[in-house]
Amino acid sequence: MTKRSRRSGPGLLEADVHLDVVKGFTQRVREKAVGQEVLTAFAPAQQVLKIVQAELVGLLGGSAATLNLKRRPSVILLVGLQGSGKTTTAAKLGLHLKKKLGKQVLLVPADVHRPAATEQLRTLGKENGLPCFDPKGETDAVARVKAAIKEAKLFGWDVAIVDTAGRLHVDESLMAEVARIREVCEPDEILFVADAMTGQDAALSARAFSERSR
Ligand SMILES: Nc1nc2c(ncn2[C@@H]2O[C@H](COP(=O)(O)OP(=O)(O)OP(=O)(O)O)[C@@H](O)[C@H]2O)c(=O)[nH]1
Ligand SMILES: [Mg+2]
Repeated sequence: MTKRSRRSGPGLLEADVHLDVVKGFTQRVREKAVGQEVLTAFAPAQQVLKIVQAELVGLLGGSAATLNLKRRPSVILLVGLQGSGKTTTAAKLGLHLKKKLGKQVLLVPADVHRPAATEQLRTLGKENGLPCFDPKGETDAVARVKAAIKEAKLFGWDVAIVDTAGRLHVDESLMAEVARIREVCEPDEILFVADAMTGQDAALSARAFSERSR
């Protein structure tokens, strides 16, 4: 997910890409560009740009992955660090699935740690015509999710999007909580939401979340 641009100096975007990735990238571009026959239809600079673009796309994963939404309800669990954009993504994704795929989406607020977190998701849901499951008086995140999935099954919702509290992968009790949430909702997809400017630390953090969510 992209957001906010963090600048390390006037007009300078911070570069935080692993050196091995950069080296491999430049090597592949060089191999493809050097010695290539110059097509008359293109200027040499255009040909180089085309190679660079193809390599960048390949570096970012090549083909687009689709969400597994075969079950009813399909459950999407959003996890990540504080302030990375999980709650906003829950609403954006919900709206996307509703508009593009005609899915009936239930938003599930499971952040019981930050005051007004549920209110934030409910407001975003209301603005986008997405209902929010909020069992009054239930303050335990795991119990809230359990109840939401029960409700989604009972009333035939297509997709339940579970918005969890932000946490650091070194916070043992919060990581144990997210593992319990995963157990009770058996997600079809677990999405790690990261700020696009996180840099190399995103890989470490995503791996730690992945290990606790298996
Ligand atoms: N520019 C921009 N801002 C975003 C984007 N996504 C979220 N934000 C903003 O970033 C801030 C944090 O977003 P949230 O969706 O509340 O993040 P969160 O991960 O749910 O935060 P916690 O629940 O506190 O961990 C809010 O001010 C959002 O409006 C985005 O894609 N672009
Ligand atoms: Mg949130």
